[in-house]
Amino acid sequence: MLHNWNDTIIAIATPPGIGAIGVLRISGDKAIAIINTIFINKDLEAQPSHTLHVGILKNNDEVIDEVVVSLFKAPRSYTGENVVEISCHGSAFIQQKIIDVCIKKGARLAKAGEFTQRAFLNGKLDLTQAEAVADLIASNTEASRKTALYNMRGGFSDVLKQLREQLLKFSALIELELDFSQEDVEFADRTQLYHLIQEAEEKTGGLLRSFKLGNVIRNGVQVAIIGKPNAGKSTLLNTLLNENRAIVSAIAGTTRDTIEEIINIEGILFRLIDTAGLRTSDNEIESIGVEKSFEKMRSADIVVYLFDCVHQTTESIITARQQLIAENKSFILIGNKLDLMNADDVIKKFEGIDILFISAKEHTHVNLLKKQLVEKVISGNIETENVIITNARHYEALQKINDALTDIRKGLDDKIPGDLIALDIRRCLHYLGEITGIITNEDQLDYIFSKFCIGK
Ligand SMILES: Nc1nc2c(ncn2[C@@H]2O[C@H](COP(=O)(O)OP(=O)(O)OP(=O)(O)O)[C@@H](O)[C@H]2O)c(=O)[nH]1
Ligand SMILES: [Mg+2]
Repeated sequence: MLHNWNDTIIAIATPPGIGAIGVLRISGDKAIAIINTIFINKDLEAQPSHTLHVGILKNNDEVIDEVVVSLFKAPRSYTGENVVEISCHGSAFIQQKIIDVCIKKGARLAKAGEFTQRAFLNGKLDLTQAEAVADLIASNTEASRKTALYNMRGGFSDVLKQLREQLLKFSALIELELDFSQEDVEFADRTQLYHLIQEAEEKTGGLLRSFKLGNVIRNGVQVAIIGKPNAGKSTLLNTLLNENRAIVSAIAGTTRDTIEEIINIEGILFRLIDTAGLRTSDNEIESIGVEKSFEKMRSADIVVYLFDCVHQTTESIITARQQLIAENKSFILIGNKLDLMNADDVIKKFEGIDILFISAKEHTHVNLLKKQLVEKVISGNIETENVIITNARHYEALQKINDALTDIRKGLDDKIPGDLIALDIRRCLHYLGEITGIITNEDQLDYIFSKFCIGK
């Protein structure tokens, strides 16, 4: 994609459709001059930055709309260029008309993400912050909003900066030694070097581990509800959703296909999957359904194994539990239909097995199940100021950094020459630069920003 960064660009910043107001954004050298030619009431170029002006926009003699204009003069704007935001009445027709006039006066339509890309190129944001802007716009839960906002404000960048400083310190020590290589001296204290690398490795390791949680925050957690026919799986799905989504009946084998629905518990998205009851069946459709249940169980992040605590034996639960452990799954065992049994009897029957007893039908202890689901995901606290990686691009680069750090540590162990270690250090710094955008190529930037919406 070819860009001309000297163009003045314009786009609608508010979503399509009718609203009370619509906001247009124009950025570039000529932004204020262009609007000044159609804004009647004042000379905008003579006004100070960060001011609002009410007035009329005119195309030749025709009044287009009454608007409020906000002025941001370079470099004190989102893009770092002259920016004007026009709040007009929210008709798509009016907005289009203003855009047409501005194009006639020399602006061009902005490409997706071009405002933020300019902000990045003008040093207003680094790449991780720019990417967090897109995440923030797309955020749909408390947790995704929080992580995106934290990263937009530089949370992740700060950690990377610390990492970079550590590496630079390390590299300075090594390079010094190289300068005196003839003399065969070791300026760089090996223990100190080792310590620095270990610290950096720990930091990247922590960031890498956080990606699992980051992924969950961004894409939701897959929860498969599995169990025998009639255990009450569909009833549980309906209870969690608070609506009659799935058909419930006393006939075993009611659910044939999987049903997926999303719920938000304490700011985390859970993708609940109701499945066909597990049993061997002569019915072809049901058999396909059962096969699908196994697939969902394998791909799920968490398995909720539901059983009827009246009809299922203790032995069968122990077996099911062993199978789940063998599958290496995060799971919760749920004994359903508590309303049909005396609580003491239930506990005695399944003594020694970690089970949560509920009544899906009567909504008993369903809140405890929700709590357990959340705990399974965060097993700690999302509030913590720890940086959480949510972006696959960052994850890949961090993996390469981590590999390089491991190589350095091994190199120190094996006492390889300093110049080889210096190479690995440069490799680390290169990938770090790729994350923050110090080192990039145009295609990569275009790809990243093309995922933004127009007007951002
Ligand atoms: N008493 C009682 N009955 C329940 C409870 N949960 C479900 N049931 C009943 O058990 C029967 C089966 O419920 P479903 O939710 O259809 O069970 P399922 O596990 O989805 O069954 P399949 O789709 O056939 O695999 C229905 O008659 C429900 O009303 C409960 O907590 N208490
Ligand atoms: Mg069902």
